[in-house]
Amino acid sequence: EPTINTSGSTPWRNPLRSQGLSTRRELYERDFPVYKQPVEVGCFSLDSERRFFNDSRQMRYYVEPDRNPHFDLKDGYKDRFVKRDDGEKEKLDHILRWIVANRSKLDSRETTASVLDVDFVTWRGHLTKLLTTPYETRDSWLLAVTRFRGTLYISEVETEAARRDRENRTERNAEMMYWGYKFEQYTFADDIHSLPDPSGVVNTNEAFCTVVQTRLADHRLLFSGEVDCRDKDPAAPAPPACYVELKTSAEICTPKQFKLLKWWAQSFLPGVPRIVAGFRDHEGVVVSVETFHISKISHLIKNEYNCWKPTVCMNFCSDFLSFVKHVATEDNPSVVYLFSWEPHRDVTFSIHRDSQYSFLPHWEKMFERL
Ligand code: 0WD
Ligand code: CA
Repeated sequence: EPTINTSGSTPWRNPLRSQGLSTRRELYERDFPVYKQPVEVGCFSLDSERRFFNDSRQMRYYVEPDRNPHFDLKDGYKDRFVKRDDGEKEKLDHILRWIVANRSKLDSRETTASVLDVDFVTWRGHLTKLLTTPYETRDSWLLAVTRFRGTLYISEVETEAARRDRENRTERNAEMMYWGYKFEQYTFADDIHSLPDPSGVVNTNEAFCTVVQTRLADHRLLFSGEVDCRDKDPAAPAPPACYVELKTSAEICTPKQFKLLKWWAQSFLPGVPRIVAGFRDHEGVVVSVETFHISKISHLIKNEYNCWKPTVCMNFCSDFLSFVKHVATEDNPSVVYLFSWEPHRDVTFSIHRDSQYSFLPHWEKMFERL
């Protein structure tokens, strides 16, 4: 007989919440779940026209900046900026291309070659959103899930509010988004022998993405995330340990708690060990640079009042994935289970057949090759 859950071990089995999953923090304050060291199983690149390449041609190399530089982030916004069309929804397409091209790398214990040996396939950014959910008070999310040959594919759907924000972005906001990319250009070089070239064009179509495999509790995960650059020392540890995440921030010295949570979650997931942050003034000039080690970030905020806890983030994510496995049972590429969440509410879901939400491409041949 199910009982009313007060221990928080499986919040979705609570009969009072049988249709939803609670996001209340107290329910997730238990031991840190098993999170296996993420292993890079491959990578891919997207070029200046957003074309997919099954290689590392877009890899960039970190060049340590001066601790007190004078990087003008406004430079080039008007005349040397090619912006990716973010109205174009790519869903999981690039990851699926990578899977098809690298099927043999994903060793399968199964005898039937058409079954992937993972429970979930998604973008790292979607998992970051799940990790931060128990502390999120503003942004809602929608995640579409399809079960195909036993694997659950998770792809984000843009919320109405996010679409409005994107379409009504002010000029100032659009320029501030550029600043992050401009900082990258001051900080990485195209190869180990050259220096950064701030006179070039910033093109946000370009990306280098790592593909990692890991396990959270009993969920086998395969996900991809964009990586900014790597340590240029050839003797540096193997990926993902040699990767560096670049950030900009207005708060001099230590960013606000919630921002640090987002930084931590994004890099912890793929095992990227350090973040290099450029702190800028209101004029968009980076005036100081600081390195943050992921393993130390949660200590930085431990003594602050009502602080976020990594274990709450990871346990919530793990329970959400269990909830998804339990709900999304029909193995059918045209069925979407749409999970939706708004701050201060439970996670709920609805089921859609052959709808606008279907996201696995009709690449029948592609899936024959799986
Ligand atoms: O179409 C969509 N709904 C999504 C597309 C959602 C999430 C990601 N993507 C694409 C991104 O364009 C990017 O190429 O997938 C790739 C990266 O995925 P991710 O690593 O899982 O995404 P995330 O961790 O959220 O972001 C990593 C970086 C960002 O770095 P910062 O320092 O800002 O966190 O990817 C870039 C950005 O540099 N990025 C984007 N660039 C342009 N347009 C976008 C975007 N919408 N989202 C992330
Ligand atoms: Ca970045």
